[in-house]
Amino acid sequence: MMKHDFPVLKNDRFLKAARGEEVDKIPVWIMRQAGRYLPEFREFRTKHDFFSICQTPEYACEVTLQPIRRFDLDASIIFSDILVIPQAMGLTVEMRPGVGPVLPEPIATPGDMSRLKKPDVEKDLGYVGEAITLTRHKLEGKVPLIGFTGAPWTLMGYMIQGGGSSTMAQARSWLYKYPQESLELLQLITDIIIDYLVMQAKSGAQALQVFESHADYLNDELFDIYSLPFLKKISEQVKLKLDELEIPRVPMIAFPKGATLNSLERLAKTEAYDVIGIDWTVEPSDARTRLAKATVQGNMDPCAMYASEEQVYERARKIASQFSKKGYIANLGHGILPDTPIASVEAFIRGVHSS
Ligand code: 1CP
Repeated sequence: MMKHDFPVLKNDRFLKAARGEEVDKIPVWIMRQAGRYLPEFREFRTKHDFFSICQTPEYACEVTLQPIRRFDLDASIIFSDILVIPQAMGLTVEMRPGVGPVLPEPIATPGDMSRLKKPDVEKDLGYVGEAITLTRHKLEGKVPLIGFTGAPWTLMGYMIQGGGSSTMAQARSWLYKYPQESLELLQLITDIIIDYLVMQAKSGAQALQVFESHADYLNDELFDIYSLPFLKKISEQVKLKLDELEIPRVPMIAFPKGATLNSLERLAKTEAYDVIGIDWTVEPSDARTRLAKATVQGNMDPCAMYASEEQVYERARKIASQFSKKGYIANLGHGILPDTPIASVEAFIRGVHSS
């Protein structure tokens, strides 16, 4: 295995909080912190298309660093997308301006699963590892670097729907129509994710977040069958494989967006994840009592960023005050929206750090 000689980490608040240790100030980062609300990102995007940024380590590194140069954030997240996995499995993914990701040839029936290949992660997704290694160096130890993946059910949703959807009706229908094949597909994606996350940690990722963005569409019964076992397996296997490779374990974060409180509680009970992300519909007090040992990450409504600067600052302080300097990482309850004012981002971070 390649050995890295990375710069010493100067700000370890995020990693300490993820491990449940007490911190001097509450750490904060923002989901989708590199992206369209930043003028420098929009400028960069006029010159390069979305997936060439993902696939070119120098570009992905540059875009990852943009928010870190501008704001007093406590963590960075590698620039990529969750859809690089379906892409590596052989599906075409296009990023259409104003629309988002489109998969022109989705999987319609279980028969279409034969079109999928199991990628060689080191080869087919090696560019993500290279981007991580380069970014770890270029960060100069300022803040830790988070790697990430989409969770199996969320990726299955895009692969069947062919893009975003307000209902995920076709993907959800699969769960009733083809339960066995659904589990097979989820298992296939899970095995790829495990290798992908291990590769990211090997390359220098200091924490790993699993985005189950489509947990919204699952009731407790479906979550129990089609999301929870796979989330659990991912974290357990990644930890096991890192131990085998004698690579230090990194904190694992699960963000099942829109999951019910029951589902969140069941996930916390597995103790598979160090950190559980919550969206803005979950009350901080419920999260604190029902997610037991896990560090909680979240959860200001991204739309609250459109209030006045003063209000953003006060709201960030109020949410943070419902937690403590132990077991909490501040973030939004979902990705930051493209037209969010820069001043709101500054006010949000100041609010968290002053609480
Ligand atoms: O800064 C960062 O946070 C890192 C970059 C990042 C991350 C973590 C991007 C870049 N995408 C993601 C994860 C991601 N991608 C998720 C999980 C988080 C979430 O729930 O939002 C999801 C669901 C996607 C899929 C995706 N990619 C969507 C949503 C589509 C839908 O309707 O379901 C969209 C719009 C994208 C495009 C995308 N990904 C990232 C950026 C900056 C963009 C905008 C496109 C552009 O710049 O042209």
